[in-house]
Amino acid sequence: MIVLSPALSRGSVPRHLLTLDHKPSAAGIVHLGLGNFHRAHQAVYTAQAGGWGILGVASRSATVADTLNAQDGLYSVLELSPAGSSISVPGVHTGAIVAAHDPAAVVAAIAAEDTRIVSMTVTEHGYCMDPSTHRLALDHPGIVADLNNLAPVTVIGQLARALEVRAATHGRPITVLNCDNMQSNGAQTRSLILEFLQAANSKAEDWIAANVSFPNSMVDRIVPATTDAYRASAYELLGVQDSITAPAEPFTMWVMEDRFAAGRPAWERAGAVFSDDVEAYELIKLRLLNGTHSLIAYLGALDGRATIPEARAQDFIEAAARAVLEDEYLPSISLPDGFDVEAYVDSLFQRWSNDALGHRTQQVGTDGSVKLPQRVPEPAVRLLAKGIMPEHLALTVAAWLCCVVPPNGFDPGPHARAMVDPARDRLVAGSPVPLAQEALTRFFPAELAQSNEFVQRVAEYVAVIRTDGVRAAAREAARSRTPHQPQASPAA
Ligand code: CS2
Repeated sequence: MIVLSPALSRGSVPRHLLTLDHKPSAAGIVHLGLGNFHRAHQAVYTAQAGGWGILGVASRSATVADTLNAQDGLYSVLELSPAGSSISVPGVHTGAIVAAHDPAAVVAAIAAEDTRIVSMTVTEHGYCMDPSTHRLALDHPGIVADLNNLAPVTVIGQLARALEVRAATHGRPITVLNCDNMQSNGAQTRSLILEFLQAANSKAEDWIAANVSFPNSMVDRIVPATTDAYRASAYELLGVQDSITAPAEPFTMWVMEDRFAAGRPAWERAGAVFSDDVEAYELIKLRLLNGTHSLIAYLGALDGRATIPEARAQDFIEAAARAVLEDEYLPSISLPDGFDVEAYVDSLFQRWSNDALGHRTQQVGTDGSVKLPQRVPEPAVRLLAKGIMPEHLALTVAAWLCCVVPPNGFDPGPHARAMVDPARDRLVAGSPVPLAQEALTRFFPAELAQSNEFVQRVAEYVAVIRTDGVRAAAREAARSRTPHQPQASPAA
């Protein structure tokens, strides 16, 4: 007889693993994007802070939402490192809904009187932004539909319409908290919403100015996608089944501005930092971590490496990662006072070596056409203006192109082929120069796309990868790099 072990629920969960003993009675927070990152990051901080609950909104797929509802709002966070693994169950969700099935319910939830924070992790992809201008893409089919429809399908449409409803009904203030890897994410969300409302001839702008805050935030935790191997480890630690366990590294960080229009959980109890210097932390994270991560992922995938730790262990990839980080990303950032950059960089290389986690190159490489424009352009433009070619940023863009729009006759390997990217349908493989020009024009700000030298350099790296392979391209970048010369500090 086969005995099936029970699924996670409030009845079956080992009590000592549960952060919140009781399901929160009210939500207070509506969160858009119920993916692993939210479940292993913000939800953990919110459970540890206590006193607040979260209504989760999944974008399209019902898998996580249905399971979360069936499990009384529970799922586990599986923390993995070479030093060992542990598990916990936050228990902070009051329920979950699916936006694609019921967009009107999403608007109603954000507009509800008791909702005091609406937060988002919908990836860079979810904001319908024109990459060359950073403005709302008014020709995006979802935005076009939302401007004519009362049950919006895009996140910006949902937020804008819900704020209109709040303004026209009870008028209670609310905070919109973007937790995605975007530069000035709060300010950027505010402009996208206002652009939407302007295009919709809405009158809510003055109410928003007085009643809605958009703090900037920097979020950080490496959180892979769930696989059967993680489910099996979760089962060993929990003793019950949890198909939606969220694997994560031990490291976690959250820095945000303390501008909450209607109160907030005591997230500092869980280690969150409130700071006026968030933008500096955002740039550190977006460039040193995310930017370098992208290069490791593309070089790794092209070299046949399935995971970030396997990629990072290749000497040529470690050297390229250090070069892009030190020569090209770091000089573009003003570090906050007292920030120990050496310790930070050491911790990054350690985090990328976490082979118990096995974060996949395919996952980090996915959606490069919306991620790279948040990471590469400003540092590249800055060096180009000084007459320095950012060799490893050009290599990043070239390696991305070789993964997602491989030159004819070039096989980028299984990890690159598995990367999902909207660019696959929008770019056509061809000669390197027109391909590089088209890619930069479509997906990057004009300032970078207009640099002929950068376009040429990207194309040259594409050509080297195609004919001689990724290791030869990395050797070429290492030979051509201009090491960063720190400014001599004034004599004491
Ligand atoms: C990664 C991030 O997929 C990616 O592009 O760089 O998801 C990264 O793991 C997180 O931002 C870490 O906080």
